[in-house]
Amino acid sequence: MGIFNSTRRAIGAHTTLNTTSIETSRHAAAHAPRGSALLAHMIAGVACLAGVIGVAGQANADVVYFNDFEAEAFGTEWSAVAIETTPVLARSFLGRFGNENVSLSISDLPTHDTIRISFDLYIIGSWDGNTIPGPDAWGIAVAGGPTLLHTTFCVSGPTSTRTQNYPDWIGGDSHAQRTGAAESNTMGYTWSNVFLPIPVQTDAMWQLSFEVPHTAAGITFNFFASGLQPIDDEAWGLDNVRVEAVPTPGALVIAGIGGLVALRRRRR
Ligand SMILES: [Ca+2]
Ligand SMILES: [Ca+2]
Repeated sequence: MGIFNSTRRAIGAHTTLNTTSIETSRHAAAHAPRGSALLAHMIAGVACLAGVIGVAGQANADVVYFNDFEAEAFGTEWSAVAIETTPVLARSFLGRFGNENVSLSISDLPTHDTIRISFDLYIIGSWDGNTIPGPDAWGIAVAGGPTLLHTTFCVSGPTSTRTQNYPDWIGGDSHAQRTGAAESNTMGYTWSNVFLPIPVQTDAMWQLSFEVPHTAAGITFNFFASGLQPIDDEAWGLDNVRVEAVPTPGALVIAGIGGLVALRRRRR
């Protein structure tokens, strides 16, 4: 089951920072001598606002979704229901998929101006990259928004000179197979055919992360691939999918000023 708002948590120290600022302000007001009450309130205000500005500068993100797919079941946030476990390491992941679009939809986002998505992309089988039979392409886009990546990947035998576009986009510069991969031949997938009967290891994992300007309450990501041979030959999957909402600095400052007003009212 995916983790939604019920387990949304802030990363970073902004909660502590806010509390510290307010508590420091209260201490200053309580111990100020008579006649200095207004000054104490001013100190409190500056301290509170400074704390809030510090929060805005840090741009802490809320994790609004995370799934490592180890529990097998998950909700309707995904358009496709498929779970596979790697032969080695026994990692469960979302997949496998072929030439298809798989979408992830997240709603009820907190106030934000940027969405960050991070995940492990598993490339399984004999991906040919820019070479025939290909190109073997993969991408991610925001529905109704920008394409975040559209490229080719190549995962082939150790002597192969096939190339891929990643980290460049499709049609761009060519690079050696597996360029940029965080893992190579760790998951136990192999490939062979009648002409190459001795299996070669063909799996790799890329850790990808993207940020997109975004303010709406919901977002849908489309993951897609094209040019692939049958799914038992060339496939992909996703693991450790994390979506974070980066707060809007302006909204935090306004909330901080509101908190300052409330603090002063409580003291009257
Ligand atoms: Ca997993
Ligand atoms: Ca191919």
